[in-house]
Amino acid sequence: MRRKPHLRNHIAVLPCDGAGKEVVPEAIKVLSAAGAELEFQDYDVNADQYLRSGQPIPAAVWSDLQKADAILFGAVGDPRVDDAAYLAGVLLRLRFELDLYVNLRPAKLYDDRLSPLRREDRRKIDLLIVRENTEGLYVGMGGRFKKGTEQEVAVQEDLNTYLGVTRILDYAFQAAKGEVVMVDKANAMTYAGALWQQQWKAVAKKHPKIKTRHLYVDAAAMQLVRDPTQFEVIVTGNLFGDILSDLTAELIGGMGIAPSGNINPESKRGLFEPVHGTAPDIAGRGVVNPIGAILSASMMVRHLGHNEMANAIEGAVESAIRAGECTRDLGGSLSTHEVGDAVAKRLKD
Ligand code: GGG
Repeated sequence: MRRKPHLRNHIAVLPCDGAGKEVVPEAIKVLSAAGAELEFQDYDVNADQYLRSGQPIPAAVWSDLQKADAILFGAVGDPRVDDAAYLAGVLLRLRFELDLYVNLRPAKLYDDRLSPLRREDRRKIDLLIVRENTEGLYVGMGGRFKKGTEQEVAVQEDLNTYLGVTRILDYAFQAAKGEVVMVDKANAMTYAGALWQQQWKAVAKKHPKIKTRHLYVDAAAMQLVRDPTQFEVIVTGNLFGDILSDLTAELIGGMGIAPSGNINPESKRGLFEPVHGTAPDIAGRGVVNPIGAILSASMMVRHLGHNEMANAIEGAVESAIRAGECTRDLGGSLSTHEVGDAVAKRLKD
């Protein structure tokens, strides 16, 4: 379903919990400084609300979220609520029911000093992980038999559909200019792997100009640490994409800097969020890094068709990082607000 374009895009804002509440306002500050003509509406989706109502996302909020042009999301999680049920009721529900089947996790190194890699020639990192976002081990199929006994059996199903596998592979080829690397574990997970391998070959045939390479996930992890500059686009399933993108986040400066987009290229729906979670160990003290959220906001405006604005935001982030105007996780001494100000200032100047 393609929705009518709006003059001003309507953005549903869900800071949610912990660090999310601190970083999302900085992303909005930067969007405003960049001149984004967006209408923001905040929604009360968080653990306090969940504890009060018993509903992770209240019905009235859900109907608004379905209509929004995009969702700007913070982070979800709270020690007072059951982690799995809350995550499933908020983030996974949004990904699954809005059919946001592409999870984009770019990793670009903005300053050499942020790389943990010893060799300088291995630091020009600019890659994109295209993670399947609506299937795999995250669908919650399975169960526990003889729960609580020493005979307990736990089953977690890995769901892979022809449609789901084909469309994510298709997207990866469209995103690539030179090469796509497909990552799976077809030698051990033979049924799902066979479907991925079959469709990988079929989809590759439709894109003869794009080079292809296949790696098992263990080899991919090793190659990412050995030389991440060899990668442009990596396409993989839900679990492997989740794990490898934490690894790539560390290669560019850590979880605080990594952005992501959850999109449906056909309906144009999108949810944009930093890769990091609620960071309970540091949240509430004004030291959380807002760059992951700011770069996610930049992905959002790019998705909405404002490429120049997205480039300007990324340029301002790069300039602030290079000037050392960043939080302590990146070697700076600024607070969350001050980093937002430093990026916003560059967009206004
Ligand atoms: N922005 C990513 C996000 O919210 N992920 C959910 C998550 O990892 N929650 C666990 C936590 O924050 O502790």
